[in-house]
Formats: sequence, structure tokens, C-alpha cells
Amino acid sequence: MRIVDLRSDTVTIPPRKMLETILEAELGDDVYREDPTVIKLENMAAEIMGKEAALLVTSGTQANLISVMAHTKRGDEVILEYNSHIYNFEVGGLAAVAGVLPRPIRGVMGFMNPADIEAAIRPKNIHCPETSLLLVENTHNRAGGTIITPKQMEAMCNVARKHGLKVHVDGARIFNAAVALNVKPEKLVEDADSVSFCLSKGLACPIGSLICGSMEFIEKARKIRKMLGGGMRQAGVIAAPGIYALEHMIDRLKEDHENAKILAYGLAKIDEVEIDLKTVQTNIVIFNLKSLKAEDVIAALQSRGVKALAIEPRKIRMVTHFGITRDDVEYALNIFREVVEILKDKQY
Ligand code: TLP
Repeated sequence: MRIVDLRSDTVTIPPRKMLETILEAELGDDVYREDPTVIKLENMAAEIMGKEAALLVTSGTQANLISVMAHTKRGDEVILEYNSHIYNFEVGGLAAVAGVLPRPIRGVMGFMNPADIEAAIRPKNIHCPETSLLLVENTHNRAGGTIITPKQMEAMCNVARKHGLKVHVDGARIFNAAVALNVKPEKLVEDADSVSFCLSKGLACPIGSLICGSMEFIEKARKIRKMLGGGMRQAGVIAAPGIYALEHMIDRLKEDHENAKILAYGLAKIDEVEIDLKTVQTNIVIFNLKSLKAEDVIAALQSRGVKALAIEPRKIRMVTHFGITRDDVEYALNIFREVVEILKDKQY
């Protein structure tokens, strides 16, 4: 059966050329900082993000957790967006491991109004925790892969800065934002203290994320990574595909964005679907069903080889990526139409 897997860009299979770089990679023990391939990748990442240094870690979740721990002390409060990945889908590591108090505020397409941020910052008072960090997600996954522009970043960071907060960007998909806006990634994080990004999403690597920030911050992060069991030895086997990805896989994200638009416009024509096309800015398509249950639609799609995620009782997420062609999108749309018709018929 033909499979079109739109569950996530995390399902990408690395291209052969990327995997071949592993065999050629010069390796060493990275805990001793002796892996030249890791050092090369970290230097590339730091340069791309306009920061002093970078650190290779195992995953986006680990990158965010380490970053929070490096910026805060236990008992601090951190401000983040209500639907952010860190708050909802990182197993509560923020509270359980970092020991900080999350203070969620509602944003619009991931952007938090500076006035709302300011209102959430605790006063200097003996009764209150200290607010020490603002977390921003770019692109914002649950909002539909929406972009936080440099101007929006500046507005949020200005208020954070005014009150002495640090700013960390969960840039799991920051290259999608940069490519869509046609700006350098560093432009999106110049007002932030740190940024993490994933190699294993749209960039199609098998493993890995990077944290970028000041030398001092990265040294702290390196020690925390070791404490969390994330110190790796011949990690050049992870870094080599990462280098390949930074050199070859960024520009092609455009294709994923085009395919996401085709998918979204196709879905918008289906009566059962309710979609806000403004939110389709990169490679994520999130939409509501008017009367059908998402789990029923997902099951019917799955039995026909099209995979997607039910993210709420009537909400579905589809993500385009390296493994998805325009033809796959057209095929998935046809299957989706067929499934909706069948399920609607059953309703009556
Ligand atoms: N997101 C995954 C799942 O966890 C839902 C996905 O399929 O979208 N930040 C953001 C914005 C993310 O979307 C994700 C992963 C992470 C961090 C965590 O990255 P990993 O999965 O590498 O720990």
C-alpha cells in the first residue's frame, strides 16, 4: 500500500548521501571535546545563529530543558505561551527537573503581547518567585507552524530586557521561519540570549539538536548536559549528518512550504473542513472538522495509508517534509475527500 506519512517532519528518513557522511567522519571523544566533527558542527551552528558558541544535544526536548536550567535557578518563574511545546509536550521537565514555575500566557499565532508579558512579570516582593526567563517558540507548532517575525521578537525581547529576564527561543523549526521570510536565521534571534534548533525535523537528520548562545551560557549548558546523561562520546556520527543538513537541506524547506499550501488550499475546499489559511505559513497544516470526529477520520485515513495526527477531538495536524512530494499531497487530498464522504454517509 502507498504510504503518505504526514504525522510529523520527525518521520523523515535521511538521504543516503547524508548517511554516507557518517562513514567519512573524523571521530573522537566529545566529552573530552576531541571530536572534530562535533566541533565543526557546533561552530557552524553558532555562526548561523550569530551567537558565540553552540552545543550538540540529543533532542529538542533536551535542548529546551538544558537551556531553561542554564538560564534559571530552582524556584524561578518562566513565562511561556499557553500552547507552547515546552509547556505541553515536554513531560513537565520544566517543573520536574528544572524546578521552575511555568507562567503560561495566551498568544496569537505564537506571539505574546508585550503588555501581557509585562503584566505577568512578578514584582520584586518577598512573597513572589523571581521571573527570570521568557520562552518563545518559532515557528509555533500548535498555532500551525506560524512565524514570529524579527519585529515581534524585538517587541517581546524589549519588555523582557527591561525587567532583566533572559530570552530563550525554542527554534525547533527556526529554519522554516527563516526560509519562509527569506531572512538569515540570526535575524530571528538577535534579540534573544539563546536558541535551540532541531536537526531531526525538516532538516531530515536521524538525531540531534543544537543550543546556541554566549560562551558562558554554553559552558554552563555543557555541564548540565553531562549531568542529564547527555554527554556523548564519538558524537561525530550524529554531527556529520548535521553538517550535511546545514549545507544541503535548508533551502529545500521551500518545497515543504509550497506543499503545505497546496494541501491547505485543497482541504479548504472540502465542506467538512474549517481551516484558517492565515496560519499556514510554513510546513504545518492544522484544521478543524465540522461534524466528524478526528479519531475516526485518522483511523479511516490510516487504513488507506495516509497518516496524520488527531491533536484534539475535532482537530487534525498534517506536516509536509522531505519525504513528501507534491504528488503525495494530491494523493492524500483524494484519500481525505473519499474518507470524509464515506464517514458522512455513515452519519445519516
Ligand atoms: N515536536 C514533535 C512532537 O513532540 C509533537 C512534533 O511532531 O511536532 N519544540 C517544538 C516546537 C517541537 O515541535 C518539538 C517536537 C520539540 C521542541 C521537541 O523535539 P524532540 O522531539 O526532538 O524532543
